[in-house]
Amino acid sequence: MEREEALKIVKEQLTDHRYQHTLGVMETAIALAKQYGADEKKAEAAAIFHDYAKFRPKDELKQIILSQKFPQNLLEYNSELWHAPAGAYLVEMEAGIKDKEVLEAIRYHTSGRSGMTLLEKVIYLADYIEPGRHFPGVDEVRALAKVDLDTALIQAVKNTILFLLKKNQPVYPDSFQTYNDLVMRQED
Ligand code: DGI
Ligand code: FE
Ligand code: FE
Repeated sequence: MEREEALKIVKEQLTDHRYQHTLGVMETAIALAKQYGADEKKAEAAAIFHDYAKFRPKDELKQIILSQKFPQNLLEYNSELWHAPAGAYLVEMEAGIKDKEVLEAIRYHTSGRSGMTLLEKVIYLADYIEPGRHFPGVDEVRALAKVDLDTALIQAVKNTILFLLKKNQPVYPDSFQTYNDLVMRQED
């Protein structure tokens, strides 16, 4: 699918603010893909569609997780986590995206997972550091992203977990696994 067509599909699903975020993630993901040798077209597609389901009713997202083979424990945790796996499903069904690597990058863009692919890392990080993001620690991660993908990713995952801990919010186990997996690989 061409970029313009994909953007048109996604624009209808999002608020203006979220669409601007999506454009930022797209530019950042393409740049990271170039830098670290990921497939640029797949990075573009995954970035464009990553928040496709962000504004779907919670009930709809919940039904998708119940009816598809997504981990059911997702439903015990913050509903913010649901748009990623449910989005991968909806993007396949409604936008006709069939590429498994693209769909998985969408699916894991919020929690990450143990054993992330290069494309998944690029999308997670692009989502975190796109130019429209302004929060404590983001500049440090932007600087790290210029140097080393995994180091930047660890910092982003760590910040996300710390942010949740500070708010006394539960942390989805896959987010801890993402962190552990990346850190243990770096020690090798
Ligand atoms: O959709 P975006 O806002 O662009 O970014 P995102 O898909 O990374 O979602 C971020 C939200 O998800 C944010 O409100 C924090 C929440 N989140 C991320 N990881 C976890 C989490 N919430 C819980 N409870 N547990 C997590 O591990
Ligand atoms: Fe998201
Ligand atoms: Fe996003």
